[in-house]
Amino acid sequence: MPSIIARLAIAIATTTALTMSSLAEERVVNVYNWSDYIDEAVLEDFTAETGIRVVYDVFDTNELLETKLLSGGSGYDVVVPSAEFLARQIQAGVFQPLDKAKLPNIANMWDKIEEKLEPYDPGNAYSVNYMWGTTGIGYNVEKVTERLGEEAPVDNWSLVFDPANMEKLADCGVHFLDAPSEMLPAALNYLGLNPGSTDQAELQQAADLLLSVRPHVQKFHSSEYVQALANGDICVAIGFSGDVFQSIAAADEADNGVTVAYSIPTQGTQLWFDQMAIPADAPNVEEAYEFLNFMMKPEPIATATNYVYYANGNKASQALLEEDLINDPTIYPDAETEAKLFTKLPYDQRTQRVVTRLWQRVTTGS
Ligand code: N2P
Repeated sequence: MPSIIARLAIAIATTTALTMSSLAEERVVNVYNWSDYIDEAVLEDFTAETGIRVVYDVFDTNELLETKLLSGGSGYDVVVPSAEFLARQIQAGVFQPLDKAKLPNIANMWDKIEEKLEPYDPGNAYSVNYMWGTTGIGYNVEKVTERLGEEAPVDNWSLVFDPANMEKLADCGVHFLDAPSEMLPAALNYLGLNPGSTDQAELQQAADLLLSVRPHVQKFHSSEYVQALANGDICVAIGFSGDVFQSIAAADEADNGVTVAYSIPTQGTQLWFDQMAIPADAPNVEEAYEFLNFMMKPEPIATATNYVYYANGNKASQALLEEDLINDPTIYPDAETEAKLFTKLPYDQRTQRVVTRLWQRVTTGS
């Protein structure tokens, strides 16, 4: 019979061993992604397959994500900046280069999108595509027709950038994205100027245009419009493609008499790419690789696309997409639509300062 001391020692040893093994087993990945950008079932499947728990946080502007990344120690293992922002974050040393040997599912990716990413992340050395899309106009069909007639320019930037139209829409609510990197290029494009212009006078012209319609903008916000459009609280939003499609689906499902539609303005609009990357100081690097590799399997990313209505950069997933989604040229653009789309490179530091100052003026109206 062991002494009481010996028994106590055994008990302590057993408890310690148990605690240590459960600690060792608890694998976690901290993911920071855009809002309205995943089907939760995908995260559950990932945990079921790998045993890794996902701590999932969301943001709705690149600026918010960038602030966290540049101050360091964000605690995130996987983040999803747009390519334009990723490019300068790579320069700032924010990410670790990807070890492709740990990402065999990269073979499923779509060369067409990888090529488009070359200017931002040469050789796709630091990132893999999550999803991509366009920035366009979401609108309430009935309310806009009521105010601007059957001929309402719903597929033209003049709907939101011509003060005469905006004056008539103001009472039913218009939201603009709180994103200078989206709104200034759109305004420049409408003015017939280069959307990527870094010319101070031209950027000033774009800001002046935005200021001219600002009195009729209810809010600058980059995600509230999804619900607001769906329940009829607003009638127009400059928004991201899939987000507006989610409004369309939500209104449809609610059967609330609201009909929402999405348009890519005839003048053209921005095509953007959101990229998964691993911060240099990520606490759970192996788990981050497993997450990226899982998201590059055809099934999870197809499930996500079918749920959020954004196109993805995974070629193998296309056979698993809903027919009406892959055949919709405003989601997977056809040649004619593609010809109207432009991409944007990051601003240099000096231009970024000008843009930040102009945006401050646009949003505060001062
Ligand atoms: C998802 C928005 C992602 C688009 N809600 C921004 N690039």
